[in-house]
Amino acid sequence: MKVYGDKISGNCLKVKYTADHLGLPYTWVDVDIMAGGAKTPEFLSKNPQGQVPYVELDGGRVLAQSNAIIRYLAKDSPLLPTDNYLQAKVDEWLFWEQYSHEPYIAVNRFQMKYLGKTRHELESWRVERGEQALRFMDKHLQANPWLVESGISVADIALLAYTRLCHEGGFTLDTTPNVAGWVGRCEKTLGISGP
Ligand SMILES: N[C@@H](CCC(=O)N[C@@H](CS)C(=O)NCC(=O)O)C(=O)O
Repeated sequence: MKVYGDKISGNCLKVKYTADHLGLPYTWVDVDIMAGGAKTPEFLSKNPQGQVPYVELDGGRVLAQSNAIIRYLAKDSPLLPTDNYLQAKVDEWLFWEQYSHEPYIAVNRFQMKYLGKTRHELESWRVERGEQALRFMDKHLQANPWLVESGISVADIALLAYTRLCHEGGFTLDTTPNVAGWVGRCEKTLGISGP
């Protein structure tokens, strides 16, 4: 498998975390998104969505969209429950991440860390929605060690990628201790350290 990605991107790191944890062999192909690497004619001819992550699977099939990729990779592994209802609960978090978490936590991180904005220059509504997302997770994690009751799953990996870096977008986990504890649990289980 070839994974096209940029390690500054949490969406790409989701794929790395999943493949590494499952011991799936892959070649990482660096795409420098800040230099327009996902918009070159060569890359667009592979993935017309013009974004990473993007994977070429063994056998020639291709897949885009981080959460679709990690869900695919996790099939028949402990990261994806077999029970239909629990699988749907994983999907519930994957969709929630893309609509109610990533557009706030990841976008604010991008604006601060890569576009050089200060916290005061961020859109206040986007900050509020990000804080709301962290509070929502905190409430759930108060009574649950993992997002889905079967154990650590790709739902945790999808949410972990940007939550663990949320301080780079001006957020803090000081007021959401259950999220902070869950980040530590995920990192320990997945063997993730450093930035
Ligand atoms: N919904 C997509 C979002 C992918 C995405 O936003 N990729 C960004 C990096 S995080 C990208 O490729 N940006 C480069 C560009 O748009 O030129 C996913 O989850 O994979």
